[in-house]
Amino acid sequence: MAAEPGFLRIGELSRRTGVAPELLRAWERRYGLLRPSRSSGGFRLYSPADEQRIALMREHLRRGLAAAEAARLAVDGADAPAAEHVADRSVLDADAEGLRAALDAFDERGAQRALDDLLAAFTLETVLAEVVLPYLAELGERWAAGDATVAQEHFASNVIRGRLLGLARGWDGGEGRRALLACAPGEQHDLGLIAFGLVLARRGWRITFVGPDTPTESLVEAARTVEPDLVVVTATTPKRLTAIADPLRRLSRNVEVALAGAGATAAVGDRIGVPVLAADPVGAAASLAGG
Ligand code: B12
Repeated sequence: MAAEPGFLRIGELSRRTGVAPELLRAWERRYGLLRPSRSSGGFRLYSPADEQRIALMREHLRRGLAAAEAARLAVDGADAPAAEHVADRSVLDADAEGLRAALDAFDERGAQRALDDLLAAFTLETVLAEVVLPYLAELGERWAAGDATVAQEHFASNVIRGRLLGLARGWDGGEGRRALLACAPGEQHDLGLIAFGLVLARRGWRITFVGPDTPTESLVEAARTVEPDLVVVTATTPKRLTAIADPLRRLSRNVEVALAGAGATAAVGDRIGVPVLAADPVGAAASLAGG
């Protein structure tokens, strides 16, 4: 029997959130995280608000909170008109400034605190799209203009990378679609790819991340092993992608392949015969996962 529009049965809810039905029932029983209504046939029906609380719960668990605390915050967060709307732009800007100042001063603990504050008040997508990615772009401009040293740039990108990979823990769990994410051979810039993977994972995808400078034969081998639904290859220069055009084209016969990053121009995509994702990693992941 189909659920009422907008409402889901437990199996469908499990598929969409990547959380096993048994665990969903445990969260419902122990913490009141889910508040199903009943169909006329007596089945539990879950609402979009339930789905949102599960997403928050997973986010808090990923940040390392105990399950009871994660559930409490998820219930509060979803009942209140979303922390994000209450906390205004000035809070976001102040935290972003705190992050920038701490990173410039090589203050790792200060930077982690600023990230804690941001992640407590805003969704991960907002923190990535509004703070972390713009900060990295600005850092590059400052570095190119001689206003930030190489050491500051390395320090900042390492702190951010470490934190993002911490948030990524367990991102290959669940039963959703799987993305295999790699940088082209010679490519070290993987922060956009990690941000993309985090947003996809929040939306139920499973992520296999192989990261920087991946030899193409090895990527093809990995694809054979994990059988992804999508392979994404990134590069900052077109040359790094055109250099592997043939193997990418061959790979795309067996699995969906997409290109991304500043090197993934429309011309490169046409030449290889595969799609190019939108420039914004957060938006690209959100639209791939259905908005
Ligand atoms: C951090 C950083 C590094 C770190 C990377 C650490 C890491 N693990 O990623 C390190 C120190 C390794 C590094 C090295 C180098 N870097 Co660097 N780096 C940066 C910096 C400051 C941030 C990069 C970043 O993560 N940005 C965040 C991402 C999301 O933004 P983006 O790279 O602009 O990408 C945009 C899109 O392409 C897209 N995107 C990117 N990835 C993905 C993934 C997906 C899936 C999607 C959908 C979209 C997407 O999203 C962004 C737009 O919103 C940038 C400055 C900048 N403007 O970004 C320079 C920058 C990218 N680096 C640059 C350079 C020149 C280098 C070096 C050559 C420096 C050197 N002389 O050694 C080396 C090259 C290393 C290599 N072989 O790849 C140039 C690149 C110029 C170019 N087009 O070639 C930049 C732009 C700096 C500058 N202003 O000149 N770098």
